[in-house]
Amino acid sequence: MILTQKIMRIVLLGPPGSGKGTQAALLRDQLGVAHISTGVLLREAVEQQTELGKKAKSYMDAGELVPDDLVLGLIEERLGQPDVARGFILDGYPRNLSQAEALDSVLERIEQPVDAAVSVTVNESEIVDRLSRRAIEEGRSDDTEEVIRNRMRVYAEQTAPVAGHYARRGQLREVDGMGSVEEVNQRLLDTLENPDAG
Ligand code: B4P
Repeated sequence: MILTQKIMRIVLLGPPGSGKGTQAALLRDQLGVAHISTGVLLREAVEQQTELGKKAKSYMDAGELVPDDLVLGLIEERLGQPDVARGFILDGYPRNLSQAEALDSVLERIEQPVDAAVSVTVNESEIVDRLSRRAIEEGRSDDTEEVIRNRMRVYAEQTAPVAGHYARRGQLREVDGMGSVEEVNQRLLDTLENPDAG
């Protein structure tokens, strides 16, 4: 299959609840690349009560972005690990323009530039439904209705402009995130395999 023969370095963009984390885990297995989620890395740090985790927790519980310098340290360390040479999917990073610029510098230094950024789009009522469902199933502390609304506001103000960063280089693809997990996954695979078709 073409996809597994090519090194894939992908940035997955999308609002909270768009299915980024879900799809990134599938693509990791399908493409054989590393799945790097800053949300997962931060939640691990909180659970392990590291210094970084203690600092990050209050931001995460409020649905705010964790300060850039803290997240950059995490991502630099992760991108320094050997499995990254096979390619990677970045899930939840970059989340603002300054993170996008910091990422460019790190990737230039390690000579692993991004191949494509894929933005997964979902409407607002579906986001609230999905995250409210997850609140019941998983009990994540940032899945309350008030915090979900704030995460969506933060996304619109700070993260949505990141798509433009990749669009300006002709690297942005859009994928409809509505429908079943399998349907969205197939759209993503189609887009990655044939980027000019979408
Ligand atoms: P994240 O962990 O990235 O949380 P998220 O945006 O809600 O996305 P997630 O990947 O978990 O959910 P998904 O859409 O896959 O970040 C959490 C917090 O960490 C942020 O608010 C911030 O504080 C901090 N943070 C993370 N990265 C940061 C950074 N770079 N800088 C600063 N701060 C940072 O899925 C949502 C739900 O939908 C799941 O329950 C899933 O099962 C369901 N779902 C998925 N696809 C579906 C489908 N097709 N149909 C129905 N349900 C579906």
